[in-house]
Amino acid sequence: MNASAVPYDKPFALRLLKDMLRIRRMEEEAAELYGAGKIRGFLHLYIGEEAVAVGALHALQPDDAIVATYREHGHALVRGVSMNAIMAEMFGKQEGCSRGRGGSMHLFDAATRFYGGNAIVGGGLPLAVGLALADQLSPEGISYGAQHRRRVTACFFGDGAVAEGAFHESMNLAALWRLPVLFCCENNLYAMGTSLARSESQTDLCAKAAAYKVETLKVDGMDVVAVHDATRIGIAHVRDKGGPFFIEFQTFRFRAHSMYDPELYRDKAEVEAWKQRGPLHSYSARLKAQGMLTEDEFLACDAEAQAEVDASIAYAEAGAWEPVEDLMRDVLTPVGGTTS
Ligand SMILES: Cc1ncc(C[n+]2csc(CCOP(=O)(O)OP(=O)(O)O)c2C)c(N)n1
Repeated sequence: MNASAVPYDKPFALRLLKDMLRIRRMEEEAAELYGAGKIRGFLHLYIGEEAVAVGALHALQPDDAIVATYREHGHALVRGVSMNAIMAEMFGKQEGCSRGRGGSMHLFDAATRFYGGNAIVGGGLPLAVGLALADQLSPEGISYGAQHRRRVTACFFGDGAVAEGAFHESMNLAALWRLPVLFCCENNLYAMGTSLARSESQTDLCAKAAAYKVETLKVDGMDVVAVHDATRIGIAHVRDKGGPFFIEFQTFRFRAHSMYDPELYRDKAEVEAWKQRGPLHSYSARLKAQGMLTEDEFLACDAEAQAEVDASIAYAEAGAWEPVEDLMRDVLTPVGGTTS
């Protein structure tokens, strides 16, 4: 997949740009808000990796399911969870998409089939396999509307997850039972402070999936067009042939693993080299080069994204803490009761 002309009409080309900007500006503000104590707990930023969520999610249909990790603000946003609900969730307010009970790592929205936000490394993989199994067993899952196509579950996870047993069990079952899962590995080369090469004897992640007879693709995850193309190929495979597909998106996070991380495990030069290939700047340069975007239009898109972020912060600020009387809501065992 080369980085030549952007093959979209202008509205779609700008949609991709705008969504990357929305993620970037939302997370830059989230980092500030964390410093100010407005957002607490854990906060993992996706900055640098935006092309993956944007390119991949725009290739999916609204009735496909998404499972993501704790680095999932962008996936939730592109999926259609409102920025207000995401920001309120990060603030811990009850207007948040998980009623403020989950925070940054546990964004969830069943209405858009966005099944988290999972804090456990590899934890989303068995969930995705289960969702796909449910789809395979249910009539809506196999043929939807007049289009008679399979619903797909797209599961995003990091390179660190391939070391987990859950990865191998999920890959095996999905292949064995021909389940409609699109495995989306966001290989940003580091799992916290541990580089892939330091923890894995086999660093070719596609080879791991191929060992389970899952078909694979490796793609430049800094290039939103390449991501979109690869995802469309993967989805077509899952829908038409049945069975899973695995894509390795080669990407990089520009910020620390989470908010506390002195980043002693990687060179500044390495980070700088990846920043030169930043998804926002490389994509907008391509659009400009082919006459699809002017600097003024870029600035207008950026201002629009920033205005949405500002409004979401005001919304979260004005939100309410869940009342104490609600504390036992969703606790299934009655107070003082026992489980049998
Ligand atoms: C089962 C499990 N083990 C360890 C952790 C602690 N932990 C949190 S994030 C992380 C690194 C995961 O890296 P990767 O899967 O590559 O995703 P990335 O953070 O790079 O997006 C670890 C080890 C955890 N959350 N879950």
